[in-house]
Amino acid sequence: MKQFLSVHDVPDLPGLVQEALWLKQNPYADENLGRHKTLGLLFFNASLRTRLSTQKAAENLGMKVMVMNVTTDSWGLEFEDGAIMNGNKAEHVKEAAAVVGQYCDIIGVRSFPSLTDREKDYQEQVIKQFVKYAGVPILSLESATRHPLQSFTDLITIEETKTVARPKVVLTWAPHVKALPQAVPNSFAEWMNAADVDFVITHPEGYALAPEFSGNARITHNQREAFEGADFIYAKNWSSYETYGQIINSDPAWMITQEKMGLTNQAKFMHCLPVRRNLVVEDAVLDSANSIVIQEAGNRVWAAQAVLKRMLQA
Ligand code: SN0
Repeated sequence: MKQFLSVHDVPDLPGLVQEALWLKQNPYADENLGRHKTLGLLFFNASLRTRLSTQKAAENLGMKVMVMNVTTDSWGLEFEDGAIMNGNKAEHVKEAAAVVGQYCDIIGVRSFPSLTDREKDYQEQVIKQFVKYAGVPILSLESATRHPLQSFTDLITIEETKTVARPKVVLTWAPHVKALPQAVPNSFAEWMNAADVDFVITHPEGYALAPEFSGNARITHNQREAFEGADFIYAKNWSSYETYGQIINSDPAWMITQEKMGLTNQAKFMHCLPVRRNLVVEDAVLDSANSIVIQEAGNRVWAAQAVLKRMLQA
């Protein structure tokens, strides 16, 4: 694999899922593969799971890891072509990416969207400029429109916990106080559409995802109907794509409750985390035996390790 920006970079999805589950059983089988190789992890935004799980995955493969919080620890970066740099941006991404590429064999980048300029966000300006100028393979640690390591993790977690061959998987919007990116739901939809599952999306009016991501999923504004017979409930808030970046509804009736979980086929509850208790989902659901959010977060290591392994082998 030459890069990992989306599911489209994966040539053999079932094979990669099996690889991740195999690595979970054999974490040190490739401990020399990454010898003398360096992974750079650049964060323009906060991280807990992505940062620690990707670092651990790389170390399991014998790699060295350098981590930088770019926004606080480095120079302000300019991304506009032809910019007259007389403001507060000290360095252009053309140099910054190329320089980090001198020190690293693979570079991971996390950068959230502006949520103000839809066209620019959906063009993926930041991560694409790293691809263009770094000169080494790029790994997405969540970009403006996607979070592929999370979605891959979600797929392997569904694969290892499902009780029927082709489970019903429901992505449900949930309320929040902040305008959040569409990256997690976009990416989850993209991966579920590529997998062998019965996939349903439910959200209030005005929260439709970009059609390129929702694809052929069944979409309903009736959350209770969506929950009926579900094997997995995947909750996530996102801001509007249509009325870009806005919160147009924060109806608490969309919170995930035990009562609603009762409509499902004893569904497992999933969330990428961090999750706000009793806003997105009530305590009773998160604290129930059906919540697999911790197992899901644990699997971030094996997803990252399978991807890094393929990138090292490329
Ligand atoms: C991010 C998001 O994309 O929704 C990261 C998820 C992996 N989530 C948040 O920014 C949550 C922030 C909050 O204040 O709850």
